[in-house]
Amino acid sequence: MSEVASNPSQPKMTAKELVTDQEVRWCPGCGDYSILKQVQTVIPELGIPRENIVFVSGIGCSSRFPYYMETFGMHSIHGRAAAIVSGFKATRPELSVWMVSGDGDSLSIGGNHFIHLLRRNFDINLLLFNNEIYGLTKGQYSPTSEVGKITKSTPLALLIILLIRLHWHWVLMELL
Ligand SMILES: Cc1ncc(C[n+]2csc(CCOP(=O)(O)OP(=O)(O)O)c2C)c(N)n1
Ligand code: SF4
Repeated sequence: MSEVASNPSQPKMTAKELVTDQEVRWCPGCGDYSILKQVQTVIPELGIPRENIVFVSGIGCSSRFPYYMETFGMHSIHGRAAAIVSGFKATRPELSVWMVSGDGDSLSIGGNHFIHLLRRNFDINLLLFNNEIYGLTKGQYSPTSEVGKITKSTPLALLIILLIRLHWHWVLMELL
């Protein structure tokens, strides 16, 4: 890891010190709470000084994350966290850079930025909360939703799959 480690004479940061004064506004029972707790537990173990840590998110429920981490951070724009973390790492390689995103944010609207983040292969940490749906906008399908999932944006999903199957059945019958 290229990030600057903390001075061993300094007292170690605790998980509690990473909790902010912001009200956590995810739905009761949302899996995002568990990710937040785990990250706040793990970061002190890395021994990286707080001033060298930055969390950057896009847009979505998952992207509220930087508000809840007592570090540097930025809630940016939809799908563009990839571009911002690339800039941070290119200009300040000593920083511990964390990108927080959702399946919709990174794999759908931010898909083009995301593939270039992978191509550049920066030493960043990516937390991609894959809940297989657009959560914040109340449930449209995402690139990781299962095939045939009925959502507000795919109300006829099962009908279309049925028609495709019928079509192939018909083609095969014609060939035999
Ligand atoms: C440019 C733009 N387009 C669309 C939206 C609406 N929007 C907000 S969040 C979101 C999808 C988020 O889904 P995901 O990344 O899976 O995050 P989740 O909310 O599930 O954590 C969309 C389409 C927006 N805010 N900005
Ligand atoms: S809508 Fe879904 S992802 Fe968003 S806070 Fe509620 S449970 Fe979590």
